[in-house]
Amino acid sequence: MRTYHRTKCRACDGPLRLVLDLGHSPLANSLSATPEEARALPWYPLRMCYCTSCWMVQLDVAIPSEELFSHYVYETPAAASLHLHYEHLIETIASVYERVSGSDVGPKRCVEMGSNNGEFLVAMRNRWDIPLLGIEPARNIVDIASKRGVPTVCEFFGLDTVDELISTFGTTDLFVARHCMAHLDDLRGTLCAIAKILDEDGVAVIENAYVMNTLRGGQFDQIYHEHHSYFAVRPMKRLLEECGLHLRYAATSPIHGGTVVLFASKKPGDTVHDSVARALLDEGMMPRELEAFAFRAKTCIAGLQRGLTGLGTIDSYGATAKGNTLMNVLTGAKSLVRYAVDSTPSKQGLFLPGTGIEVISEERAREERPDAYLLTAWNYAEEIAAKNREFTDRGGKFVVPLPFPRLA
Ligand code: DWN
Ligand code: ZN
Repeated sequence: MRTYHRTKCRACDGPLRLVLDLGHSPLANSLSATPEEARALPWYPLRMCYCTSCWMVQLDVAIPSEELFSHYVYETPAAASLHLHYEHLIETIASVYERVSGSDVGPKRCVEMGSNNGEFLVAMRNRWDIPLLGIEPARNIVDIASKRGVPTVCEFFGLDTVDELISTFGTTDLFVARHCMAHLDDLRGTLCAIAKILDEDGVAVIENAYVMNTLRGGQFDQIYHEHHSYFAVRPMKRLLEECGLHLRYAATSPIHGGTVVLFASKKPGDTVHDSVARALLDEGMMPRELEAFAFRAKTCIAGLQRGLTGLGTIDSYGATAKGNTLMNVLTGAKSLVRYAVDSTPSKQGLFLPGTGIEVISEERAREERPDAYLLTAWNYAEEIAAKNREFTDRGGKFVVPLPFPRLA
C-alpha cells in the first residue's frame, strides 16, 4: 500500500519530534473474514510525534484515506450517553450560531462531513426542521444512513470535491465535523474547503478527542493510523486563521474520554467568554506533558502485560479501534483474550486485525461466561456496567486498562 512518511508538520511544516513509538500495528478497523487473514494483514509503523513549532501532535506515517474509509466497520452506536451529548452540543450550537449570525431562529441548513450512519443528523432534525446533508465516504455506511432517511452523499469532503458539492447542494450556514478531522492527512485543504462551503454568517463546528485529555488520561490506545492528528487549541487556532476561519469558542466535553469542540466562523469577532484563552493557558506545558504521557503509557503496557495473566478466561468488551492498538502492543494478546464482544452486528463474526480474535455478540458473551472483561470500550463504561449486572453479581470483573490497569 502507498504510505506517506511525513518529516514535516501537516499544519505548519515545522520539524517533528518523536513522543511515543508503539512499534508496528495493522489498521485498527481492518476486521477480517478469517483469523488467518486477520493475522496476515500488513503492519505499519505507529509513532506519535509533535511539531516543535506549532505543537500539533500527529503520526509521521500517513495511510491514504481511500484505504482507511472507503469501507468502514464502525457505526455510531445508539448509546444514551451519546444522545445526551448531542442534546447539549446542539444547544451550544444554537447559542454560538445566534451570537455569530445575530439570528435567534437557528441555522437554515446543516451539512455534516463524516456523518456515519446519520445518528447526529437525526438529533439535529429533531431540533430544527431544516434541510440536512451528510457527506460520508464509506458506501456501506451511506446505505445505512439512507435507509434511515438521512440524505447522505458518498464522497470524501475536501478541496477536490467542495466545488461540485456547492454546485449541487449549495453553501451552508452550519457545517459540522465530528471525530473526522483527525482522520485527514490534508487537514489544511479540508479546512479551506470548509471555509469555501460556509456562508458569510456561517459557523463550523469541529469536534475531536482533546489531546490534553488523551495525555492526562494516559489514553495511548487512541493512537492508531486513522488518527493522523491529536487536537489542541493552540495549533488549531493558527491553522483555522490561515484557512480563513476564526476560532470563536473552544468548548470541552467528557464524552469519549474528553473532547474539544471548536466553533469557528468566517466573520472575525469576539470569542465566547474566555474559553480560548483558558485553553491556551492550560496547554502551556504540553511538551512536558507529552514526555510524561509516553512514560506512563509504557508503564501501563507493562502492567497490563503482567496483570492479564491469572484472571481466568478474559474476553474484551468492545471490538473498538482503540482496543486493537491496545491488544497489538501486548505480547501474545491472542492467548490472553478469548473473544471480543461487540453490539455492532456488522462486526460480529469477523476477526480482529493482528490478533485474529473473533467478535461475538453481547448475547453470545453471556452464554460464554468469561471470568473477566478487558474493557476496551472504556468510554461506555457506565452503559456496559449497567447491562452486565448479572456478570458482576456472580463475581465477574472488568479490567479497566487506563490510565493504569485496575479491576472494577
Ligand atoms: O474516532 C473514532 C471514534 C469516535 O470511533 C474512530 N476513529 C473510530 C471509532 O473508535 P472506537 O472503535 O474506539 O469507538 P467507540 O465509540 O469506543 O466504539 C465502541 C464500540 O463498543 C462499538 O463498536 C460499539 C460497542 N458497544 C458495545 O458493544 N456495547 C458500545 C456500547 C455502548 C455497548 O453497550
Ligand atoms: Zn506545526
